Amino acid sequence: MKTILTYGTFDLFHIGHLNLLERARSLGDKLIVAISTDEFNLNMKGKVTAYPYQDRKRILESLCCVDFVIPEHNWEQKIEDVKTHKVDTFVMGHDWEGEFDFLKAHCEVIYLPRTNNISSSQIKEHIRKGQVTQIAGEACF
Ligand code: C2G
Repeated sequence: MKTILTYGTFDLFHIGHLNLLERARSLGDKLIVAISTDEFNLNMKGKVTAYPYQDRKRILESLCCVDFVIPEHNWEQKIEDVKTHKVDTFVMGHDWEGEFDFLKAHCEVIYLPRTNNISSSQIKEHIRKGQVTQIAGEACF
């Protein structure tokens, strides 16, 4: 049983999130996702999500590629999470390339290509401008 772990905010869930989660899940048998809590986002990432933690959690738990969701309370919990859940592989999008290499002492670390042209902040901007064109993420893998 190969366990995969990834982290994120997953606000305004979009195709870039889904691509990442499906690819992460395809690397093993079980995918655990640590979702940033509202407090962590506000206090440490300086952002207020459109969707509260409970809603973001339920959306991800509904996905067939996600097996288990845990809260991300701080930047420091990753090593403990890897040990607690006996994680084999840690996965993040390549915008985080190198940031989590310290985990290589505990598990495999893989950075996957991001999906181009889509992000939660782009969606907010798109709606703020009242644009009627579509915003379609382009798979880049
Ligand atoms: N992602 C992606 N393609 C996009 C947007 C996001 O592959 N177009 C990936 C990111 O690289 C990340 C995951 O989807 O691996 C979640 O992205 P966010 O919700 O933006 O997460 P982030 O705010 O980067 O928080 O401790 C790590 C942090 O919690 C990550």
